[in-house]
Amino acid sequence: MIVLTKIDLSDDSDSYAERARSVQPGLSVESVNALDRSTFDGVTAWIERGSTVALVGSSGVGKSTLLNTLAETNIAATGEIRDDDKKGRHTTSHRALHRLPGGGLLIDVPGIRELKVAEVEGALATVFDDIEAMALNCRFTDCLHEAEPGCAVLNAVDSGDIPARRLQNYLKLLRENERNSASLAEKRSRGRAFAKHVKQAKAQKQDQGSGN
Ligand SMILES: Nc1nc2c(ncn2[C@@H]2O[C@H](COP(=O)(O)OP(=O)(O)OP(=O)(O)O)[C@@H](O)[C@H]2O)c(=O)[nH]1
Ligand SMILES: [Mg+2]
Ligand SMILES: [Zn+2]
Repeated sequence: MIVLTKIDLSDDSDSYAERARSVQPGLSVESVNALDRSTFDGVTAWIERGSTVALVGSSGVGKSTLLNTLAETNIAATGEIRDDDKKGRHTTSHRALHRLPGGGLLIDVPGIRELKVAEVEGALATVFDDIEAMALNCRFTDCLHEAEPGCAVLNAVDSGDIPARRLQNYLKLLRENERNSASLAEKRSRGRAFAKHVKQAKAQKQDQGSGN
């Protein structure tokens, strides 16, 4: 779900909510003033007894403020955003799990500095199920939906069934996933090679130590 904070600072929060909803059909979007619990009805429904929820977002958006208001006490430090560029100051520096009076658990997370997706084929297939279903009708099974003839996905964009921006996002995440998964695999294999190297060096040292 998407939580839009700081509605008290905007005259036009409905248009932001509308834009957020357009990202994905069926997506839940709640708008709050993180300092005012009376605006939390939609949010609290998500954080019931027995559920665990994590807050993710840029620094300064109000994650810790939301937590404090839900917890009815100042468990987490919050920080004013910077005057010059209106960015947060990375006030929260580590992840922490908090128990709420209502019984739910809330994880407050440091503001995102960069976002990388890796090994998320399953998630992409769920979120972009409309595109992946359409892709089954492409003429080529390895269609990249870029400029191929007989591409059912591009046809669906042309006819307005799939928003062009949605296809752009899908292709962007797909490429990012390929890149990040490849670099993750490389990092792991480098890690394994290093571990093997250390093990061999240790064994050698032991052999020397025992006079062999
Ligand atoms: N007016 C208003 N101010 C808010 C709201 N939410 C947060 N703030 C203010 O925004 C500033 C940043 O809030 P934080 O809760 O520290 O933000 P954060 O997302 O936890 O930031 P990091 O810990 O740096 O990732 C604080 O000064 C809050 O008081 C809101 O809904 N309305
Ligand atoms: Mg914080
Ligand atoms: Zn295609």
